[in-house]
Amino acid sequence: MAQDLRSYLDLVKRERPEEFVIISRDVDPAYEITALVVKLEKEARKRPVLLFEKVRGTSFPVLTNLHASRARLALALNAAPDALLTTYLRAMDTPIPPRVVKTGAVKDVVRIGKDVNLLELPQIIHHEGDGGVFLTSAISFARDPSADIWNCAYNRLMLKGRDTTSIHLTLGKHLWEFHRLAEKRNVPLPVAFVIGAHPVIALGALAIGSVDEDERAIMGGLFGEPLELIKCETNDVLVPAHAELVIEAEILPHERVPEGPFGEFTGYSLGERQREVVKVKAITHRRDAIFQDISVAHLDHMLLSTIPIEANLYRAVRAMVPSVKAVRVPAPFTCFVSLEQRIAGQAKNAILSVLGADLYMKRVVVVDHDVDVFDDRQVNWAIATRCQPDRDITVITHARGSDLDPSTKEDGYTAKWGIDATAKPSLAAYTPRHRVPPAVFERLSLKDYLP
Ligand SMILES: Cc1cc2nc3c(=O)[nH]c(=O)nc-3n(C[C@H](O)[C@H](O)[C@H](O)COP(=O)(O)O)c2cc1C
Ligand SMILES: [Mn+2]
Repeated sequence: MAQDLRSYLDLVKRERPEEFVIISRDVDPAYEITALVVKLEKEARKRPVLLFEKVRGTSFPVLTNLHASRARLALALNAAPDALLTTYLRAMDTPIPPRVVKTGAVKDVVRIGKDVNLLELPQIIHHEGDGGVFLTSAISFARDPSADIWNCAYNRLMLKGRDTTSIHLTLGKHLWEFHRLAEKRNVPLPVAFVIGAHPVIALGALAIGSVDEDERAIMGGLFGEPLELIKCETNDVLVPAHAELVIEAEILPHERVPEGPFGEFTGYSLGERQREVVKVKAITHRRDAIFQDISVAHLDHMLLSTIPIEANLYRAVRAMVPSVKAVRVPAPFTCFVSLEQRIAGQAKNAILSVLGADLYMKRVVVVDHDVDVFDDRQVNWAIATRCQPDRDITVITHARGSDLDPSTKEDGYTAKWGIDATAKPSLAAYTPRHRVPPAVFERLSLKDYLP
């Protein structure tokens, strides 16, 4: 499979031409790009890939909304839309290590040291109240300073000058851990950020699992061949050779700057925080590089991150309860699980599995297999009719969760809860659901009764 963004865009143009929209009218990078994404989604019920050819203040075209449809993500994985979960799980089970190559288009243009100027990139401001320009589609590539363990993740960057940004490292996540290890040795952490990547690279970067699991090999598993990597100019970090643009940098030890406010994926605008500092050493890019943007908290962001999270949670619950039927992440920090409970206690075990498998998860609802977790009304019905709160709610205090949850007293230090909404003592022994007799249902035909 071709590993570059352009080949995928060509595929979208060919297979789903109505979903690729070029905007040639000039736009203001302050709010207008996000506003158009939101207006299209809300007013026109459309979520095409958008390519802005003329963005004021920059020569880079801006691509956004790339991941805002499950069908498009499925196309990127060469999978049926209802096979996203199984395709992703297979890649997690059969990772393919990356391969280093000597040449790649990401090196068409190389700017090092004094030639670095982040202000030449599109200066996009997303939401009212944002503290400034944020790069929201940057995928980090970095190595554990104490071991040969590699990590990828999305980490937003707030522009602070020609060669400086701040970075949001979720407390307790893998890149945060690498940075803490480097900081203990008083050395900077080398890192590279990829902007403009094939959706496989985006989905692979978001894989949740042990720090020992290499996201680059999951990308390989999704591509069905090794991810092609090339060495950075100014450090030993390896980056996708066919990316649009790469920012080579280091995260400094012991330095913090104000970051934010920023409109977060939670739907809230969170205030300023002290966060880590990134010094940029080089920018390399394709000759006519496309700059990618993601409107945080909108479909482009939410659909992209949900698939890897659900795959990991499904894997975790199934390790404990083999009869799990479905897992869904319907809202921030929330997971619904349906399972066929064969013996008492399995619902509670599923709650513990979810909370143990993902830092962000804070609320878990477990229902029986007759409830469709993709239908919020059914889940609410199960909570209302199969659950006694004094018996069926589990609260875990003083755990670590998302540092972006505005309800926590101290960023990310949180309680978590599980709701066992399965029938007790068992579904088979529970008051039956009512229904019309199936024979009558089958026998009647609507057309015999309606005009
Ligand atoms: C568009 C987008 C932006 C994100 N921004 C950040 C961010 O700024 N900081 C962060 O820690 N995680 C961010 N995330 C989530 C992480 O990428 C995700 O939790 C990832 O799995 C973390 O990697 P790790 O599990 O290897 O630590 C973002 C995700 C998406 C899809
Ligand atoms: Mn990781």
